Parts: sequence; C-alpha cells; structure tokens
Amino acid sequence: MDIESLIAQLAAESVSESMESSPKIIEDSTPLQLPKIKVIGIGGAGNNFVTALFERMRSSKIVETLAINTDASQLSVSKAHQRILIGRTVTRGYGAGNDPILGRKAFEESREQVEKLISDADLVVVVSGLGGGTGSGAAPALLELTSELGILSIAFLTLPFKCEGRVRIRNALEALSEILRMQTVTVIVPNERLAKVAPHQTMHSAFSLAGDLFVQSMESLEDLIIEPGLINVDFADVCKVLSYKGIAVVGVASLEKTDQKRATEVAEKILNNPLLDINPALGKSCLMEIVGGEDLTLSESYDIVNTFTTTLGEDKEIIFGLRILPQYKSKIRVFCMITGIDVPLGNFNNSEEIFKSPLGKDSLLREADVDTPSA
Ligand SMILES: Nc1nc2c(ncn2[C@@H]2O[C@H](COP(=O)(O)OP(=O)(O)OP(=O)(O)O)[C@@H](O)[C@H]2O)c(=O)[nH]1
Ligand SMILES: [Mg+2]
Repeated sequence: MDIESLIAQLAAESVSESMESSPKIIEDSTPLQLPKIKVIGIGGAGNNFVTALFERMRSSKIVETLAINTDASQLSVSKAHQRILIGRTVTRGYGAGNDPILGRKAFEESREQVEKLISDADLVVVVSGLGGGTGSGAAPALLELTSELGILSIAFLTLPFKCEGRVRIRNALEALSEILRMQTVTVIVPNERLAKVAPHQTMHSAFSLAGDLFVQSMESLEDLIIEPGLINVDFADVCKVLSYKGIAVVGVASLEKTDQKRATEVAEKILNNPLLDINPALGKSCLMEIVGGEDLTLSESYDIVNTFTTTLGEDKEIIFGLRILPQYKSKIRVFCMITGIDVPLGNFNNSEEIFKSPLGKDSLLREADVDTPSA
C-alpha cells in the first residue's frame, strides 16, 4: 500500500464509529499531508532538466515542476507544470545575454510571482546550468528567497565546458560561490566531465547522462518518501541529511545479476560515478535506500551499507532504508545522497580558486582528479 492510501486509511480509522473499540493509531483526525517538492529549472539548461523530469513525473503525487526563464522562445518549448517568464520589462523575453546581473534583475522583477508559487513548498530543488546570464543571476537570487522563506532547498548545478572560455567559467564560479556562501546543499556536475566520459556520443545523449542522474535521483527521492519499506526512510530522514550543508553527491545505480560481489559493485558504481569529481569520502552524512527482490540477502544489504560507512567513516551519520519488491528478482537498485562536504571558502580570495584547492587533505577533488580540475 502506498503512503497516500495508508494516510487515508489511518484518517478513516480515527473517525470511523465501527472502529471505536479498536486501538487507534491517530488520535487527531486532521488529514496528514504529503510533503510538497517544487523543482525549479532556471535558464536554458534548467528548463531542459525540468522538461526531462516532467516527461517522467508529470503525475507525481509530491513533485511539481516549474520552468523559469528570461527567454520566451526557449520557455515556449519547455515542459513543466508551470512556466514563468521572468523580467519581462528588463529582458523583453529575449534572454539575459550571458549577463548574470541582468539575470538577477529579471528575477527581482518577478520575485513576488515566484514567491507565491513556492511559498507552500516543503522542499525546493533548483536546477540550472551556470555560466550564462539567467541561471547564474537568477538561481542564487531564488535560493536567497527560499532561505528567507525558511524553505529547505537543494541546488543541482552544471559548470560550463572548459572550451566555453573564461567569461562563462567566471560567471559560473561566481554564482557557485554565492550559492555555497549561503550554505546551500549543492550537487555539482561539471560539463567537462561529460566531455571526458562521452566524447563520441551525440550532444543530446551526452547531456542526457547528466539529465538521467537528475531525473533518477528525483524519482528515487519520491519513492523513498512515499513508498513504505521494510526498513523505512521518510521525509524526516531527507530533512536530516539536508541539514548538513555544503557540497553534496547524489547517485543512483542498479545491477541485474546474482553473483556474490553484486552488492559492493552497485555501491562502488555510485561512489565512483565518473560524472562527479567531488570526493564522497568527505561527506558527513549519507542517506541511502536499497531496493531489491525477495532474493536480496542480509549480507548483501550489509555489504552495501558497509561500503558507504567505510568510505565516509564510522562516526558519520548514516541512514539507510530497504525496500523489497517482487519484480526486483536478481536486481538491486541503490539511491544515495551524501551531504556535508565543506568548502573552505574562507581560504580563497577568488572564486576560481575553489576548485583548484591544493593537493592534500583540503582538496575537494578525488585523488584521481586533482591534476585535471574541471574549471
Ligand atoms: N548538462 C547540460 N548543460 C547545459 C545544457 N544547456 C546548457 N548547458 C550549460 O549551461 C550553461 C548555461 O547555458 P544556459 O542555461 O543556456 O544559459 P542561461 O542561464 O539561459 O543564460 P542566458 O541564455 O545567458 O540568459 C552553458 O554554458 C552550458 O555549459 C543542458 O541541456 N545540459
Ligand atoms: Mg538562455
């Protein structure tokens, strides 16, 4: 039974006269509400991410998608539950022309409209490609707004390809450091990684590697929140892991096989995701959900959790859930969010230095990546 039906059943039980003599689970008959998650894609890349998400989750019970842009033509081909053209006066619907100051002005012009749309959210996910004008200007402004409204937020951001040049990279890193200084939980996918991982794929399928990570993470997050598990995790666990601010790593991996090593293999697939260059071992907290079939053994579940615990360290906050689904015979899927990776912003005078942090324990990059920072 899904959580909505469970809530409906519990609420009905608490008011039903015929159940008067049964033990009551809920004393208060006020119906419980599912959490509301609003996913907001800003600028061209953000609109693309949200379009991909909308195609998969248009009838979600908890996720609503919003596409925001200064560019009317791109917005008109985006798909989302709500589409909002911001800064009609300052940009006239033509886009922010690579100017983050204009992107921010456009957001400020439409701030009240956006505020009305997000004020009832329990969690806001902001997705954007940093480097241009709209995303780099409006995404930090939107995250400031969520913080003023006291709404929990996550940013899912891409950084430009190196070949896009220093102006776009500077736009992106300035926006990123603004966002990190606000203590936002931030997932970063450097596009340069796509160039390394999928150089011969079409542009569309290379972009969809980042898009898939985003969409699958959101789908897994929804399942984790609304589907009851054998070891259950819920929105309160999501809030707990998101209380650890700074850079975050998300991952989803699945395997269909029966050999003994499949458990550690699926966990390592997440930890070694070549799209992400942040070292997950620096995380302070990890929420994961394992989904497997009736054949999933205790030792396999143990090995998966243990791989994350050993990577982060035993003193870190590890929360795990487990769901058994009959259709997962020989299959395992793991979703995880690792949070609380500190960025030593205070040590840097210039935002470009963030990712060039020196070798050694302060480096945010995985050891294998230190010679080839993305930006
Ligand atoms: N992964 C990925 N990156 C994208 C995509 N589209 C654009 N980008 C990246 O995002 C950066 C910003 O591009 P846009 O999102 O088009 O820029 P914008 O925020 O609309 O800014 P303006 O057009 O200047 O107002 C680019 O420099 C690319 O690196 C996409 O679909 N997927
Ligand atoms: Mg644009």
